[in-house]
Amino acid sequence: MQKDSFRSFKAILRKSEKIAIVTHWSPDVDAMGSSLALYQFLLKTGKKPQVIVPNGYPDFLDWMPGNNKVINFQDNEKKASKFIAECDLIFTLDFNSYKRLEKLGEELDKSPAPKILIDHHQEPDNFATLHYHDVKASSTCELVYEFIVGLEGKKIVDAKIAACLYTGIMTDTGSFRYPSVTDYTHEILGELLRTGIKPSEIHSAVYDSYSLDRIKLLGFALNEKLKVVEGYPVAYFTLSEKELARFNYRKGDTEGLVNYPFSIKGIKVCALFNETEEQVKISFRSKGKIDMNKFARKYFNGGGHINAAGGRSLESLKETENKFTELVKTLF
Ligand SMILES: [Mn+2]
Repeated sequence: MQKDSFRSFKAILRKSEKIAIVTHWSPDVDAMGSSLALYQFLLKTGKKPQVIVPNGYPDFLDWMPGNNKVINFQDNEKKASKFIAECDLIFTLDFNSYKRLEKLGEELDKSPAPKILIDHHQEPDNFATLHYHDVKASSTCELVYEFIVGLEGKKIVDAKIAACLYTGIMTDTGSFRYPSVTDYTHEILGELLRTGIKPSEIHSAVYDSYSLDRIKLLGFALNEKLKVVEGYPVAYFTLSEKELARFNYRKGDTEGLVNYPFSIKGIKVCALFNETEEQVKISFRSKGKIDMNKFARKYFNGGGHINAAGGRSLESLKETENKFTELVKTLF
């Protein structure tokens, strides 16, 4: 854990007007929730903030306040680079390495602006000037809540900020069920609800948003693609490009799929392998102390958290699967 003093955050914010907020490649809900909450907060304090994402994110987040102001680096490289080159300060949210930004990382690397990292992933690289970092936090949204309250007090948290934060905490904790959830998490949730946001509406906006294709893909994956590694508490899916295309796969359609095998009694490690044109994209999940961050870093060009990590492979889907089913045994 590294949390710099609010005195130092205030000093740097006092000097800053144009502020970039950057989050990771394929932004998830915590990434967008934390970025847009911080955006709303900075607007309220009279700054000129700008959220910049490396690429697109699922459209079930389109309702989030401030969503229409986000710059997607892939669609608007010039505008994004210009803002980063000219800004006074950059917030880096929900990631621990520029590698998680792909090409957008080069722009941050070039920028002389000071950087404030707010994140809960393991061992951040050394790029930030100031840190608000805690791996024990349930989500980056939880840390952004603390950060905002530490700067300006609870009163500044309005329904717009609260809706963004609630959504990120909700998804990063698997709807409040992961071991990262504490009484403190629920205290924050209580504070957020007091702003008048409606949790039932947020749950519905995020979870009741499947297309017909997506739910059929889920059914197909569960029925025909789920495998268990013989003799080990490990279950996984592989989905080829062709199979994904059959269900008109769109970004985000396999979000959450990796967790389904945990519903089987005894399963401790889950994985999902999605084949794309260029590579195989991998998600790893585990229960307890089994370290998927290390596993992903060591063998699959990735990383993340102990219980949730990502990776990729340039080998074929079959080769990647074989490599996984052998190596995963070393975890037990
Ligand atoms: Mn997160």
